[in-house]
Amino acid sequence: MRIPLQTGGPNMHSYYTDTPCTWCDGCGDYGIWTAMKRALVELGYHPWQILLCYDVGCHGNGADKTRAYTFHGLHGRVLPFAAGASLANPNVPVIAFGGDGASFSEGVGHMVHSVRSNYPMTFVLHNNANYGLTTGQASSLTWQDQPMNSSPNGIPERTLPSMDFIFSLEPTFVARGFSGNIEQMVRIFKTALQHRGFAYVDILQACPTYNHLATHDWLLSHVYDANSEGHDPSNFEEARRIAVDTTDRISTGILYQNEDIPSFYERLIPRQQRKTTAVEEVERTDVSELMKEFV
Ligand SMILES: Cc1ncc(C[n+]2csc(CCOP(=O)(O)OP(=O)(O)O)c2C)c(N)n1
Repeated sequence: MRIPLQTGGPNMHSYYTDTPCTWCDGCGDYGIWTAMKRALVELGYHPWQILLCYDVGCHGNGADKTRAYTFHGLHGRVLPFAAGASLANPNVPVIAFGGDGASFSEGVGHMVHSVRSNYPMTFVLHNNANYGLTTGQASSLTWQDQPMNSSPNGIPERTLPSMDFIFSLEPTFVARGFSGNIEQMVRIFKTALQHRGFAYVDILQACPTYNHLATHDWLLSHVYDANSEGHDPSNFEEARRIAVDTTDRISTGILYQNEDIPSFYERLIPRQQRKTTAVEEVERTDVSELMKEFV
């Protein structure tokens, strides 16, 4: 089916493709996908004005369910690609999506350097606390002792304290949402997309097929909106405290934001005098003579 081009401002249909959704019924990916499209529409972005970068995983299958410039990378490797794209053309907002398996097991090194570099981009963690696409193995964010498909007795390792870990890297933006609260996710995504540097957004995501502990109902009954309870996102120590302490309730909302720290791009001295972007400076070079040497 050909989809007619839109006239005027963007709307939800602007992001529509006729590729069928293959996520399980009740999967949190639906909520995150919807909220991101709504945030982009409310910010006035047309699909051709943004770049959406997906890791490999259930969430990554959103790449062909969203009409936009999308990239679908290798497992655990979406961050370096997205950072490169953002630095090559800082005029295009870049959003990277990754699962907890990709981001805190396989590609955790990239997370460290993305936060400390303060790349100008948004990262959305689809935190379903397991490897969804490969049918429910434990990731480093799966709760300790939680029975999973390939570890029916639970895994021996401790759960990685991801929020404490992120805060130890001195991030400039940290938010947490829940895949069942679209309105809050829209607010978070819009703020993240306008942040100066690396915006880290952790979305607690229901996975009805493989995660039978952190279910939609469990998450719903444990989350609270810290901002509506008066939390001040400029207070680093308090943000870290409420992000890490999930004993009784789980804080959500914009937990921390610091706009005073320049992004990686702003700190690149050779770029500071430039009016053009790196993509505009690419020069076409005829290499046909050179290639003859290798024939
Ligand atoms: C380099 C590499 N390692 C492993 C795999 C196999 N693999 C594909 S998806 C996946 C799990 C994805 O889990 P997660 O990143 O948490 O995303 P989810 O499916 O839960 O959204 C794995 C291990 C792969 N495709 N490439």
